[in-house]
Amino acid sequence: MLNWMQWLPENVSTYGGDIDSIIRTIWYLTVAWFFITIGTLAAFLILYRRRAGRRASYVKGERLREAAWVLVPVVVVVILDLWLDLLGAPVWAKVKIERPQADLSIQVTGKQFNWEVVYPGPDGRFGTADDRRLLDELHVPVGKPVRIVLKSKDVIHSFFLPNFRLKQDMVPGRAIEGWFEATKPGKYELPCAELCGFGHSGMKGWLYVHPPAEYEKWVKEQWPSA
Ligand SMILES: [Cu+2]
Repeated sequence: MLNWMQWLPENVSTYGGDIDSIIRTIWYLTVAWFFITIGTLAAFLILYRRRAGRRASYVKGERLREAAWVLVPVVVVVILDLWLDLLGAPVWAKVKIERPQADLSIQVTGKQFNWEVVYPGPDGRFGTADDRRLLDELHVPVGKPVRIVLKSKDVIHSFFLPNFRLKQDMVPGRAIEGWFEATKPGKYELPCAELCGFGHSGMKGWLYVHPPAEYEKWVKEQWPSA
């Protein structure tokens, strides 16, 4: 069978698979409903087409048997919806609520039209002398949870890591936390996913996921004295 998920960018985050499984379930349900409704419509068009000697009748839909054509699908859709909520709740909790303990925190501030990246440095605190600022690039180690703090200087931007199934709005006046853990080293795209002005389409950065030794080397280069 054709694997439709192939068109999604490669998943390289620990929770990406959970999100993909929700997307897949929603997709199968929607496709099934599409064929059921279009199939029923087509069947009725053929079965009840105009024929000699058959008069059309006006159906008001007042009798329960008639109304059932609407009520039964409504009940089924509501049940499926609740089922999706049930499937989605633990995934939402994993991604947004139960954040794992992270050694590395990175602050990313969106502005028209760049990502300003701040590393707290060896003291682990933002706003101190050993902070390191980068533009449009992030460096993280593979296999370690990374905490991100997202801010905006001007309008709403959206921090989007397609390969990690992570997308989070950055709202002026707020510091929004998130996290991810990479499963594979590489260079991954970081586009802005919220139309934020004339330069929006060019607002792009890169996330570099390094193997442990390579990451240590990068850290030493940034903070040679530490
Ligand atoms: Cu933007």
